[in-house]
Amino acid sequence: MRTLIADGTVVSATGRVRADVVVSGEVIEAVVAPGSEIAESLRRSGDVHVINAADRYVVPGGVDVHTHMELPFGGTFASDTFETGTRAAAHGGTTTIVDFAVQREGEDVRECLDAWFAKAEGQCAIDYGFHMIMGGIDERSLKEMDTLINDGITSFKLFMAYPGVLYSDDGKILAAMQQAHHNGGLIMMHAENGIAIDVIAAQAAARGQTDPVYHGITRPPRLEGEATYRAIQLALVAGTPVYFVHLSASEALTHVAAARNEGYNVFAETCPQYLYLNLEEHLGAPGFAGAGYVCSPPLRSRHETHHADLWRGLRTNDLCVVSTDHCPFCMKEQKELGRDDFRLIPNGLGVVEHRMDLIYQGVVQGELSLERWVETCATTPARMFGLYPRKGSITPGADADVVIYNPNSTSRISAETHHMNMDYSCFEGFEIAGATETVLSRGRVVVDGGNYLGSRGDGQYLRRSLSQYLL
Ligand code: DUC
Ligand code: ZN
Ligand code: ZN
Repeated sequence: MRTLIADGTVVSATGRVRADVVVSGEVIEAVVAPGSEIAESLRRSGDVHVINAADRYVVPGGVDVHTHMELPFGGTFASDTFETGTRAAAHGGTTTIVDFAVQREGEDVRECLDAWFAKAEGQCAIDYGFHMIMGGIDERSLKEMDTLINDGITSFKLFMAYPGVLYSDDGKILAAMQQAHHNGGLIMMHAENGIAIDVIAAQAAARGQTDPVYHGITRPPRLEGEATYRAIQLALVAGTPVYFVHLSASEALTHVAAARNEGYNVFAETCPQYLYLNLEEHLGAPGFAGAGYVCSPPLRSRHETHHADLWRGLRTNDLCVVSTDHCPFCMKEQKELGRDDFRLIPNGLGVVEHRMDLIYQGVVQGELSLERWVETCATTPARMFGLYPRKGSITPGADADVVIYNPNSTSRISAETHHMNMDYSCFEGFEIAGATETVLSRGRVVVDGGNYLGSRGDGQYLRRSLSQYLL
């Protein structure tokens, strides 16, 4: 069966063109001028499903390379399962996620990975891959990094935060980076100085400063900057690229930009929450409402330079990817765990459904070009994490993951209408100019006009290649 996406404006990372997109089975067959012979003969045959995309953008399905479905954290689990989280992603025009399998000190990497395969298998609405969180670096786990690469796990996240949980010291980080230098894996870094943060957080709690806002106050931007600088030095010593996840602070961006200016393979992503939300209004919301905004790194002050700098970083490519760090917890029974002590609030926000819409607002507001929206939300994440050209572009042979986006529609984000398994929304009331109208995942329409037409288990596991950004 073929589908003809007719008369839309096809947007790529490098330009836009009015075109018809021909989909055959699960892949893109052709991108042709509107009314060209191939499209017309398809119409005449009658054996084609035509989607009218006039006055719409036709963009590659979003690729969110940072999600945590069902992540165990602080005595609970992220509230989206692979089923609910990937369905919500599809509603928002994201057709691929890369989630994180987790290994901790003393655990066998392979067994941990298998546990994550088991959680996701047969559950996902869209295609999915895994990175591996290496929470326990030792001789055995270092060797296992090599074998994971053959199974399509080609990136490894390390933590400079969360001492005693997922934290790696500098020696362990260096050893993992050296391993990546040899096996071609990409090191992803959560850069916050967790040792110092824990001291500051304990001091605050001892003073009775237990409200959610202290989560942010005790994780100063300088400690993200310091960890970012340190990780860059370690990566340079090991001779390996490094990719910073969820960069939130000007102090960190400065170090990334400086390293890139010197010619080093240093990369970074940011997330919508760091562009739109802030410490004072959101994390500092009255009562316990701020708990709904507790994530790490924390939301940053609106009185500092972070938000403007992050938009600028996205324009200049010092930030090359937008992901979500999707890690939702309900207020009821989950965020509540930290009512008396901000240190016990599970860290994370639910964003996977709204990334494409929120970054598109940057286009509307003149922060980014349309092409840059596609590049940061689909093309570069696919290239960075070994999914390109199968994902992240509308070109012949690529998977037919396509979003038909209506720039003339509007919507309003609300917990009452979102599809994530969360009892609140961090973006409640945000007015969105533009809307995801139709979503194809490997050639099948899975969302149309807000209706979900797919099924649990449609999504396939993606064995990833090495990053295209290694050299
Ligand atoms: N940060 C979060 O906010 N949640 C999960 C893990 C992380 O690093
Ligand atoms: Zn992290
Ligand atoms: Zn994360």
